[in-house]
Amino acid sequence: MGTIISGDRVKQIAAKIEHKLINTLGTTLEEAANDEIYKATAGCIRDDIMTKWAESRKKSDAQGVKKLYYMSAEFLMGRALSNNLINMEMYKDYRQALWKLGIDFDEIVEEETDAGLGNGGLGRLAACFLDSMATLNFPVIGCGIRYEFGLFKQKIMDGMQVEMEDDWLREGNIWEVERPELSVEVHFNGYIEEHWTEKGLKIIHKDYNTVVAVPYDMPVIGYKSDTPATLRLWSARSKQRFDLHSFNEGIYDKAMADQAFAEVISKVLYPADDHMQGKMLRLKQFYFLASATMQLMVKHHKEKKGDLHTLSDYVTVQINDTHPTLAIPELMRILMDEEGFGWEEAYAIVRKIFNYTNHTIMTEALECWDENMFKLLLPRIYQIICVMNEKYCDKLRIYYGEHHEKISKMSMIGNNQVRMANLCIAVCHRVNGVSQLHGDILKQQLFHDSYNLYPQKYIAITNGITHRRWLALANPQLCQLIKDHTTGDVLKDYRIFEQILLFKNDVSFQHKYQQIKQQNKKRFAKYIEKKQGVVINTDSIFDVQCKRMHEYKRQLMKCLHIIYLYQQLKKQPDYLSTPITFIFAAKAAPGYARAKDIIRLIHSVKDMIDADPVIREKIQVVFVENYSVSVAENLIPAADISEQISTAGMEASGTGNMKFMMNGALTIGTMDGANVEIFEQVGAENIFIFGASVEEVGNMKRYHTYNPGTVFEKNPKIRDICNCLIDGELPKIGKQKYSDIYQSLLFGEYGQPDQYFVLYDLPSYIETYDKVYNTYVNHYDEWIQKAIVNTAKSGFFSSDRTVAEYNDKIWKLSTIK
Ligand code: 26W
Repeated sequence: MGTIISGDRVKQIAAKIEHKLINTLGTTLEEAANDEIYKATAGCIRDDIMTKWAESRKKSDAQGVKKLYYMSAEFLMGRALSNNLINMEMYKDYRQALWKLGIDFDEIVEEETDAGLGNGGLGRLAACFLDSMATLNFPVIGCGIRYEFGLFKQKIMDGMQVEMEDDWLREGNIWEVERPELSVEVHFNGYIEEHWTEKGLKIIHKDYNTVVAVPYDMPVIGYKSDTPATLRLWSARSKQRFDLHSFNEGIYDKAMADQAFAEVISKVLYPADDHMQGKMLRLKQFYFLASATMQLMVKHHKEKKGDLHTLSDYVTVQINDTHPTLAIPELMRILMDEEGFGWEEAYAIVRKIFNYTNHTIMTEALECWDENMFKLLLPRIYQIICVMNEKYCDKLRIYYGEHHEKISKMSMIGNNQVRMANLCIAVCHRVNGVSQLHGDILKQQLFHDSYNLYPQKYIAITNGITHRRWLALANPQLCQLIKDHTTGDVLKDYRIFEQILLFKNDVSFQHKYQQIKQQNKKRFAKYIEKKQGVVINTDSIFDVQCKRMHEYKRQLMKCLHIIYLYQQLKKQPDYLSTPITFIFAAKAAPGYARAKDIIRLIHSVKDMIDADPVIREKIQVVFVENYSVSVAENLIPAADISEQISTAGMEASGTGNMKFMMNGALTIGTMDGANVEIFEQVGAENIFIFGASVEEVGNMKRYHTYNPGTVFEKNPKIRDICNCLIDGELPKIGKQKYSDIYQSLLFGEYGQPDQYFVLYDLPSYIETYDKVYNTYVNHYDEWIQKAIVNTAKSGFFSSDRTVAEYNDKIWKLSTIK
């Protein structure tokens, strides 16, 4: 019976798609190009979503439940079509419907451009959270910026990274709805006048520049949920699209300048994920996001409840890293200057509303703004921060009276800079790290002095990933295998993953599991051949490191390891029996010269191997261009080995590690970030750990006991590897050799050699890799068992668990009924 009904549904969908083609695109199935078919298909499911969305808004308003504002400068959403179909439980029907129309679903999916409005982990986390929150029926609105250009597209030309603009909106964005009626004004520059009236001090902001913030809303469907979340992205417009007056006055230039001032704000995402850039435009972007979001939040509450005194009962705000911090002084401004609240009254509300998630302990990433620039751009916000800081420092003096250096370290303003993290930890109700280890580091190091005063503020909530996208969408076959061997709905309940542990020793299950891996490898091979013309051996081991290019993530160490294998193979061609394909995918920040140089090095190593007819049969290096969410979806399920090799203490959590684990790759990694918790979940026998611990790294740094020169002297293997960087064997790409990298490893910049302990950990990595390889080659049955355990234990890393924990510990939301 089920099939008949489903058959009918498929027919209906097919008819609907044809109808959409004619009605909205003016074309027939025979004439339509793939992008038109994409639009028609997406348009059909969109109709259903819009209905659901509207109903849900009505419900949530009627129930008057507390709402979460999840503020983030980045939302790395990727594609929406397949995800929406899965969550609407229509995936198979749409696939079949297109098939009935003679169309390949997978080709249509490829027509959608990724929404790449993020750099990496932090932006993708925000996207995973929205999916989970919608699935769990939490009332949430994600608030961000509608960058006209997302993260740059990466091309590799002659072994080097070239950046190109990501014009993702060119073909339109079918999922968004413009809401001009909800536009608000955001004011920059100008000066502040204070007037005493009978009602008290009146603040007037004069001579400001106005930018109009226009929201675009996007529904984020949860799985089997009637309460889609909303992603609200703000776009900047000038107040007058065209100023006829200035034109007539002959000051057309000025009119154009005003427009440019405004519209540049939401033009492009800054492609930096580690270094704070004190650029004026970046500050404008963040205030724009903060102000628009806070204004609408207050307005909405006033309309619904009439009284702003109850604001903190009905809203909670999570700020994703410090980027949206200005929402805090902005809410103070609105409550005081516009709503007539006194300082204490306003501050009491603000303190209850905000919470801050830290995503990195690298001091160079902590946001600080030049005080003069800040004052000039945001005069009123600056005043408010000054007052907030005075009161805060007064309080600190009670505890730390004698320790001036502690107080000045904790101050929101110092050294002519305005410090966002200090503002956050001073005001926010909860401050959280993104893995247990990272939480500990925040308490013991970065925010130690604040932790001593407010220990209850500090918590750790381990990151997660949505298993709808990272299993069901990315690896439909594995998802089906799990469904076939479990009871209950794994997509709704991540605890169900563990049920497959029962089949760990089941030969037929193992066989199916392994076949799926093989098919995923073929799928990726097909993709990379089509995209880059690279042919890879699908019988080789796929060893994958995909993540942003950064020294602390140590792609360089992986690269040196490949040089090592090359050298071994040169001496002994049968050193490896089973071939290995090393797959890298990574974007480097355009201004990060060393990161770009490592990309160049990877290509040199690749060329060196490709030029050797014997060795290239054993090892191959592949660099996947333009790493993105959709590349990850294709690549991660194909991996045998997951490289998670950051210097201990530096990767706050990592989330790629979780995606690999879920898809049955075994981790070779350091005891860093969430690797520690993967280790705890799967047990020592199902993960390969190597390298210095956080304590060891800490001690070497503290006591200056690490000298890479000694490693180099004592270990001939390491010496040979390093020398390869400068001896001329590597094919040259560009003008230079790799002596900069060599220098920095052995002698260091500014007297600090090998800051990321690459040479220190390399011997231990090589040794551990041998075990990894040996297990794969000589004990493949054990390998598969380990992989199954990894998948079985990955439920813990579902972002459903993560957001439930945020809710218990921070938000305290009720679900929409
Ligand atoms: C100011 C420039 C800048 C921009 C972005 C500095 C820092 C960032 C982010 C904090 C970088 C980031 O994405 N961090 C990653 O966040 C993930 C989600 O919590 C973690 O899993 C990663 O370990 C962390 O590097």
